[in-house]
Amino acid sequence: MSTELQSAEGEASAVDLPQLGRSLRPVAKAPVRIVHLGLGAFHRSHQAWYTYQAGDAADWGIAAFTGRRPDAALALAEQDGLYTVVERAEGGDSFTVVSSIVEAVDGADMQRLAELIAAPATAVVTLTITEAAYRLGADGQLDRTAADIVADLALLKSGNGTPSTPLGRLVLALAARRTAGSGPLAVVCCDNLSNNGTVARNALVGMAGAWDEGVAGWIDATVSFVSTSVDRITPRTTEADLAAVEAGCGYRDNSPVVAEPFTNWVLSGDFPAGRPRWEDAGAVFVDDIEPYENRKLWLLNGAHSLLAYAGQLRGHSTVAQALADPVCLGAVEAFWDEAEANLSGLEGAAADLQIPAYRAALLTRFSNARIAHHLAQIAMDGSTKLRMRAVPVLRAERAAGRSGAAAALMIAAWMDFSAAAATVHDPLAEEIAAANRLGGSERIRALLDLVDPALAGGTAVVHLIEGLRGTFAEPAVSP
Ligand code: CS2
Repeated sequence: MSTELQSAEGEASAVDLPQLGRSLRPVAKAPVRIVHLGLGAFHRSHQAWYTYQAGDAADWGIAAFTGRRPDAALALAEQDGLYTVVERAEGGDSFTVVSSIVEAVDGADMQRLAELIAAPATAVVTLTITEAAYRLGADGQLDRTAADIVADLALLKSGNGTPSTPLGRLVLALAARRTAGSGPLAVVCCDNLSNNGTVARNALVGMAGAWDEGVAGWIDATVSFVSTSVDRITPRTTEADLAAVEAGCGYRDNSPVVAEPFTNWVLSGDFPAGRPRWEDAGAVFVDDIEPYENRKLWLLNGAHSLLAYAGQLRGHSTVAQALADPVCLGAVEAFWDEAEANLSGLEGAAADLQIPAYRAALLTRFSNARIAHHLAQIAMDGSTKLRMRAVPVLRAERAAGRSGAAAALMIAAWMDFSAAAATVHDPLAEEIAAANRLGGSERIRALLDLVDPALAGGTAVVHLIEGLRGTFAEPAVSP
């Protein structure tokens, strides 16, 4: 492989660079004891990074499976699982080669997944399958009517073929563990959902129960569902990032990942078959995770979604650009005030949450202009994300007798954006398009119904949101 580098004299010269791999960086492979579903940039900058930093990393290898496409597994397998984490600070980049992923597998390889989950050595299953993949209905249970869930259930019942959803695949693999008698393990949900351990349990037990009650009962009784709050801003890797690794490290890496220096992992739950010493890398184990989850979901992710919709309506493309716009910043600060009022009300943990410092740190993290975190990436799957990011604050504000206007503004911005955007990436894209064909309050009500049917059932919040339309731009749909 060759690339153009600038020589010391300033002349371009073709230089052959070696490809990153274990032959270039000899590292022993740890045995697989963790199976991951959702091999993407975030898994590599977060859970795989923590596992690599753990004192007992030599005992804990990860087999990571992709989601829909095999690409990420193919690219990583070509370099024997090794990849570079580029820690991108305001002042410059630093590079670490991470070796905790010892096997990268196409998610459609059901046989390998079942084999590994059934293996007695496997102790932990981590998940980053996206918020939307849990197919949560408005009642907090698995939506068994979702088209891909219906298709996978038919397939599980027929006993033929490979499920296409991560839930279907994991249920089938857990059934293999039950048959093998390999005993309990921990499923660790690392998606941005409140109470994500319970969400994962409901989704997997719900899916299994619609197929085989025996498997559902076994999962419910045997699998430990660990809740976590995960945090590390990790934008999508670009060609320029590949070039930065070449220039900084002198090798070619086709799967580097760029992340901010900040990282955080809070976990709550049991690991019946053991776990790596993630605390060596700074992970924190707590009894009550809810305050930490809410702090992160409301303050960080909530601000992200607000910036994603408001920022794009105002012509910005990255988080740093949107935050530099006083109109967007003002909306974020107002939303944070509402969120903070309800976070501080939580019993017990309020003192530990250090909200003012957390807010100040977020402003610094979001302003890191060297991290090009694209608003379009954050804007995806809004109907699911708003349920965790805007709705709880809106509800808490209204329960306290206040309007919740700043949280409602996030929802209004999503509605305006959904009408103005050329494409809306969302599991409910069709329903959103149908709602946008309606006019006036009916449109607002139909869109709100996709996020929170109870709020859409009354008139107060519908009117509140209606009054906030067009705050960041003229709405594309006239009343
Ligand atoms: C973002 C998150 O895309 C999104 O919805 O809000 O991915 C966010 O960057 C991470 O949760 C940061 O830890």
